[in-house]
Amino acid sequence: IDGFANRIRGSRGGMISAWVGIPDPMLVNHLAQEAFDAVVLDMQHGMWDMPSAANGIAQVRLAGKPALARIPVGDFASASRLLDAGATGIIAPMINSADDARALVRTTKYPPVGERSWGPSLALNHTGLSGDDYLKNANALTVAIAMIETRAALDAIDGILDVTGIDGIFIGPSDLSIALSNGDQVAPNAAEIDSAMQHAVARCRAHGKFACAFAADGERAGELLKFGFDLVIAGAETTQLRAGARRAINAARRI
Ligand code: 3PY
Ligand code: MG
Repeated sequence: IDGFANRIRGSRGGMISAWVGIPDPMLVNHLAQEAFDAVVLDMQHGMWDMPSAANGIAQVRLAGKPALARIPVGDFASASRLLDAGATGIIAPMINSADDARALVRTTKYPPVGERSWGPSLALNHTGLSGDDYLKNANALTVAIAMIETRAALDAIDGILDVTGIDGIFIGPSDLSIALSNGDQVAPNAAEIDSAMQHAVARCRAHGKFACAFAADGERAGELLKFGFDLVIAGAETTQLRAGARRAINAARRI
């Protein structure tokens, strides 16, 4: 689990993460049994609160996988609390400037990189590290990920990637498509989004940082892996649950 940060920093494609909004620790434990490389707990549009997220993180780790958490917009204080609870990475939505990126780093990295405050309670239990060893290694063992999902963020991508302590980016194709169409449409699979995504992957390569992205299903996730993304989502748990239910009903009706 604690090698994940090094693996994604050195990875060139191929990682797939689960994505969960329903705030149930047992649900994420079940999903983590599948061949996912990580599980994301979505606190922006999903319904996790801090206690349920701490329990969810524990259940993901119990299943032998790293847990990442997406915080609500601008909720950087929650970022360090989630790391304290044992999250391996923080995904921060709507990072639109180098200043936004620095605000994320401030609460997710210990000095001298940032100003993360001390209190890793559950993270010490999960990692088995002493306080001293956790302090020395936490910046390397965890990842701070900036979501790129607006026109401003695309324009500022080099400045964001230049911020020390930002480990990688995560493209939100739905918000990006709303932004690029001036509010006209949600079209995460549009050609314009494909080129923005390929551009973002190239900029990450140039800066030696990793690139992640959301895909609504496995087929789209496969396309994004071909673009060179280091980690992709292959649909949210609600989509996977309902697709599985639909498949079972259709199979039964065919007999
Ligand atoms: C987006 O597509 O905007 C996201 O934030 C992914 O969930
Ligand atoms: Mg979004």
